[in-house]
Order: sequence, then structure tokens, then C-alpha cells
Amino acid sequence: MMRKAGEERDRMGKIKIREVDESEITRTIIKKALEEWLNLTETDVIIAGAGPSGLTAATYLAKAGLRTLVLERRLSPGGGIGGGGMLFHKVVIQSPADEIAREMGCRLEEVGDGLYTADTVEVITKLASSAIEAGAKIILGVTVEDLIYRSPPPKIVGVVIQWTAVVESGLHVDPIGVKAKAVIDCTGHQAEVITVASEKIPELNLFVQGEKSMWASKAEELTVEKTGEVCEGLYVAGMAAASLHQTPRMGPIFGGMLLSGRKVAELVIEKLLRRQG
Ligand code: 48H
Repeated sequence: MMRKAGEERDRMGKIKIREVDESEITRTIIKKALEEWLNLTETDVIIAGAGPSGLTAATYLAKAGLRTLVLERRLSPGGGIGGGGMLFHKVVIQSPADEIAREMGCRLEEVGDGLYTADTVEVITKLASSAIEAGAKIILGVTVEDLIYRSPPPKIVGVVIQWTAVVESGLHVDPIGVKAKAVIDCTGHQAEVITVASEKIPELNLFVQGEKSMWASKAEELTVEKTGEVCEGLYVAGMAAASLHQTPRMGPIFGGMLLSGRKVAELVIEKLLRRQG
């Protein structure tokens, strides 16, 4: 029988599993998580939402050497990818976003000139692993519920976060603040971060109206066009950009989300790295 290196068996051929102590497991979790959190209290870029736009942005930002933290409310990355179109397990991506999907390792099937499809789980896992391999940190179960700001002129300098479990329990627990040079709202249809900014920082003059009805081609083009800086330190990408600028929805096609994620990353890289020389 093949034996893996380091794998020990007793005389009966039973695998010997290392003994573990409950408090050692607990100490390891707390020590390692807190060590990382201590380095994350002030970072370069915070992305709210690990959907297609957020994960794509994270990959390019981290590849450029920026310290990138993705905070995702749910316990899994992927956002709207998993639901496909009405729960069918395929997503559709059009050119030129196929280049991005391939760069992330997704295997695409060409179904028409410049039109491609892939399995939902493959797209989620490849986008997430690309971001992680590039050096981004993705933390699940954390909700971005407010912003940290300075004024005048208004400037976003971080986010206020809470465990999603606490938010959902309705307990009164004060959240904590995490600072960043740039915050990107990739929270999808609800544009949650921009909505909070519009309500709590009136001097920004923001108003989230929500997206318009479906017009796929126009929506894809406008989502990418409207991706960008909302005010100093705050950016919007993906479906949140459509909600903020009241442009049409596109339905279950994801090319625009990948292109929007790449565009916002390029804008942040330009601002934080290139302009500072
Ligand atoms: C932390 C949060 C918070 C918060 C939400 O919805 P998403 O997939 O967003 P996009 O913009 O990357 O992609 C949109 C796409 O999935 C889609 O819905 C399309 C193409 N629709 C077209 C149509 O016509 O309907 O991902 C957003 C992620 C999710 O995982 C949320 O759980 C998460 O953000 N999130 N995370 N703090 N406050 N709010």
C-alpha cells in the first residue's frame, strides 16, 4: 500500500493521527486570527463584498502590491455568481472579460462569437483563489455597516465593521473601525456602503436610486463606465455602480462585473501608487 510521507500506521495498519488538545486548537485560532487583525486595522484598500466585482478588484490590487482586505457579510465568497441565472449552474461572460476570467484560471466554453460560459462554482473558486494567491485577505462573516470620515472636504478614511452574526442577532454591540486609504463598495444591488454614506454624510450629496429595468448590453457598458471614485477615498464598482447611477440591470451576465472590478482596481492603483510616484 502507498504510504504518504510523514504518515505513520500502527501494527494493524491504522493511521496514527496526531493527538490534539482542545485548548491548543483554541489558542491557535485566537492567536493567529488576532495577529492578522492587528495588521489589518490600517491597510491600503478595503473592499466591501466578495462578489465578482470585489474579487476581481482584489486580485489586481493585491497583484500591484497594495494591502487589500475584502470583507464579506456571508460565510462564502461569490456573491451573486452562485445563483447563476435563476439557479441554473452556469454563468455567461462576454468578450473582452473572457481574458480576465482566463487570467484567473476559469475554463470557458465558447458558445457564440465572443460569448462564453462556465460553471458557477468554478468561477467562484477561481476568482477567490486568484485574489488570495495575489495576496489579498478575504474575511467572511463581517458586515461593513458604516464609514469613517473626515471633513471638510469630505474624505473617507475607513469602514466600521461588525460580525454579521451580531448584526443579525439584533444585540446592541458597538462595532469597530478599520482604516484604509481607499474603500470600494462592491456590495451589489443594495450599494450598501454608498447608501450609508448618502444618509450619514449629507455633504457628499449622494443619492442611491437603484438600478433601472433590464437592458443587458447597455447595462454592461454603463456599469463599467460608471465605475469609479465617488468622493475622496470612496469608490464604487459592480452592480453598486448601476444602483448609484440608476443605469439598467443586465441579468445573469458577468463580463461587466469583471471589467468593473478591474477598472476600479486600476483607478485605485493609479491614485495610490502612480500619482505618488
Ligand atoms: C459586507 C456585503 C455587504 C456589507 C453586501 O451581489 P454581488 O455579486 O455584487 P457584484 O456587484 O460584484 O455582482 C453583481 C452580480 O452578482 C449581480 O447581482 C448581477 C450581475 N445582477 C444583474 C441583475 O440584473 O440582477 O456581491 C456582493 C457581495 C455579496 O456577497 C454580499 O453578501 C456582500 O457583497 N455584501 N459584505 N458588508 N454591508 N453588503
